[in-house]
Amino acid sequence: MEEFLKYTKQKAVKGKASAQDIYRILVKECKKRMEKTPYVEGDKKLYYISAEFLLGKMLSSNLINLGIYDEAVAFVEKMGYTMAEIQDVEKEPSLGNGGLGRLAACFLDSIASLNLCGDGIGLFYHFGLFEQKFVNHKQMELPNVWIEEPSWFTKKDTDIQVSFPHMTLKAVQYDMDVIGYHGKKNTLHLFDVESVDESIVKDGISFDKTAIDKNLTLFLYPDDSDDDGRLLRIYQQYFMVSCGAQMILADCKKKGYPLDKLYEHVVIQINDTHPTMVILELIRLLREEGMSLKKACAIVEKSCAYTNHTILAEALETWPMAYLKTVVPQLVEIIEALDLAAAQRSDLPSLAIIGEDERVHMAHIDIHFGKSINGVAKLHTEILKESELHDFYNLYPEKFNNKTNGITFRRWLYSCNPQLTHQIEKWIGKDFYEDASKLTELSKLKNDEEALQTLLDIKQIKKQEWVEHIYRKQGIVINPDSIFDTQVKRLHEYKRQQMNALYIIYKYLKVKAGEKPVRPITFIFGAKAAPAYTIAKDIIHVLLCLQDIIANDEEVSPYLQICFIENYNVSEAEKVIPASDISEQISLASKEASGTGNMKFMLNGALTLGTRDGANVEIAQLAGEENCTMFGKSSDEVIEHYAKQDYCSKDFYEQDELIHTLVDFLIGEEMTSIGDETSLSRFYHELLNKDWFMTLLDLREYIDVKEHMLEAYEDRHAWSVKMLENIAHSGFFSSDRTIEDYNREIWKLS
Ligand code: 9GP
Repeated sequence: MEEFLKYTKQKAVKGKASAQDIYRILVKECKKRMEKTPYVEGDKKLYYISAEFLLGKMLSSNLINLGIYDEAVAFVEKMGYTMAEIQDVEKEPSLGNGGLGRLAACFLDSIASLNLCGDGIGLFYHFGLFEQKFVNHKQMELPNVWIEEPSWFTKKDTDIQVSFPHMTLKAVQYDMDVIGYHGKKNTLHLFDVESVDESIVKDGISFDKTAIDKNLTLFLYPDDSDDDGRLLRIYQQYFMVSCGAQMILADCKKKGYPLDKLYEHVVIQINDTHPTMVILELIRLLREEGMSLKKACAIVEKSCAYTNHTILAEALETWPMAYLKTVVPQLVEIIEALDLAAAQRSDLPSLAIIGEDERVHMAHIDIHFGKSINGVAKLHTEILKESELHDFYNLYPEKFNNKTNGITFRRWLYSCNPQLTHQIEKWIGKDFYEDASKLTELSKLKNDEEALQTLLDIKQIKKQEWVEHIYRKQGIVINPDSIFDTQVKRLHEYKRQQMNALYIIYKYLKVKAGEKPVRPITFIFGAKAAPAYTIAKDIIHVLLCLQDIIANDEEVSPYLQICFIENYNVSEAEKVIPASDISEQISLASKEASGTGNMKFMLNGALTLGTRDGANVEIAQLAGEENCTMFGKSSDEVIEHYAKQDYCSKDFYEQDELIHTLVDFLIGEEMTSIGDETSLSRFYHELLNKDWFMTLLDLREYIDVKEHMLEAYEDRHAWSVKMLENIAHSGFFSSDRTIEDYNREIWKLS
């Protein structure tokens, strides 16, 4: 690394190199090497189309995959910095919302690392998902300015254009090299519109939603609570898939592949329903090439595969036909033809593409006209097969399959927890870097007192690091000897952050009544609420009010503390997850398709406190039930409650005195004296009269098991054995394993 050394001589002597200088040097060095890295080649190529790619900062990840991380750390330290300080200089691309987008980013890393030929396709959002600020105990949204120089993206020449009824938009293409671990590279292609205009954003994140030429690539998931917002989302989706489809066909033509054999050279993975129109657009483009509709459909059906990431109605998109006629009239004829073709395969109304309400069911297009549909955890796939998509399963049993999610260990262990990584290497050697299943060898240390103590020591180091970080970032002083109980994820009622809030109220009242916990507890939250999701914002308000009430209460603050991480993102996750003791995964059973945060916590030695939902089920099976705390009603019971419509939160409130007291606290004197009464009372009434995600159903059991878990923490030896067993059995959740599964069963790349 002569470049580093040359620089060291020039600057270190003078002591002038800033963190920015060093960051630039490292990016330059990476890019030089990335340029020289050959592309993964193959006769068949995967295109992973996704509205989100939640990349996180790329410096450490690229250094690791290029094989120069240790050298770079030595250089950085010689210059008087830590790698974390240099990595902090980079702005995190804000191109995703949560697990869906982070999964896409992990997948890109694993696809390249497994030497599979596969590119990503998405949109280049200038302000991405909003930046979150807390003002008066409330979430405020600001544009997230992330585009900067030096950038990992390079502008590419393209002549792609996308036509809408009253305008044709010129595309601008930004490519990013995706380097495989000690391997070759693929590309992430993100498309922008040439006419985009950042200056139309005013007053937070407001802008003219009808100025499509200017606004199309400003924000990820713009507010769709009105018609203009919904139309804008269709414009975005079509622009994304049209750019992608045009690029894919151009690639094929360039390589001389006959388009009627497209499926032999191309496989397109559709990530949730946002990119579903790629099926329609490909059919349209193939017809322009002179192919019959029937043939085009058959070819596209063999080329596309769909991943379902949720059973929540809100994410299973249906668009009114009238909207599609406005935005993409060129696809309407194809939609109608597919609707007829689908009706010939099954006359069940539940399987129709155009519903009786004249809405187009995007997932139905994927299932009828794609070759595969997969869920993202065993339980989730079972629910799809047995209830949500049961009729489809009867029609196409061979299309359904499961691909349990995974995470890239290169970011979620090696990069974010070098201390643990190095220690694991000392214990079991280097093989686990390439093969995560080797981590099981750690189990042999379960009687090794010294090793177990080392595990606890490393956790303490990570806690101390996070305490310092959060003090620098938010000025909050946290006790590093407290138990870190962490719930970080998107804010949604089904994830039940509100159940955790009610537990905290329980604990607060206990301390007020003189029952102090043996050891202080820090409740850590991180979550963004969708700007138009009022109740989710109310829940943030409740938590921020509680944070202050506790902090200002001299009796309680030595024992309890809430820390709500502002603008939670990948970089924050990389810091807080290795520091956490308890991983809160408390969604209402059946509602969390998989979860991937749960895997990151497990890998870093936090113990799961979870419901039997999503991948929690597999975590408990692998780590052992005795090494996790599982609770709550099962998915079968929950599904039955929905079917019978017999859950009534008010019954729980009226029949259980404790629950009554906890819920009433929300609108009591302490809360209303600092909070917004409208918001608090709206949430209170929501809990009492609706509680669609059954918070009160599991609350009692949640309180009980959480109390036990906190007590169990005091047996440090037993706790450390559980930590070890969790880490040892986390190998299954490597996204390398997930991608091998996708490739073996769906993509079939060489
Ligand atoms: O909610 C799911 C989450 O459970 C899953 O882990 C993730 C990746 O598969 O996808 C999330 N789904 C969405 O964000 C929207 O469907």
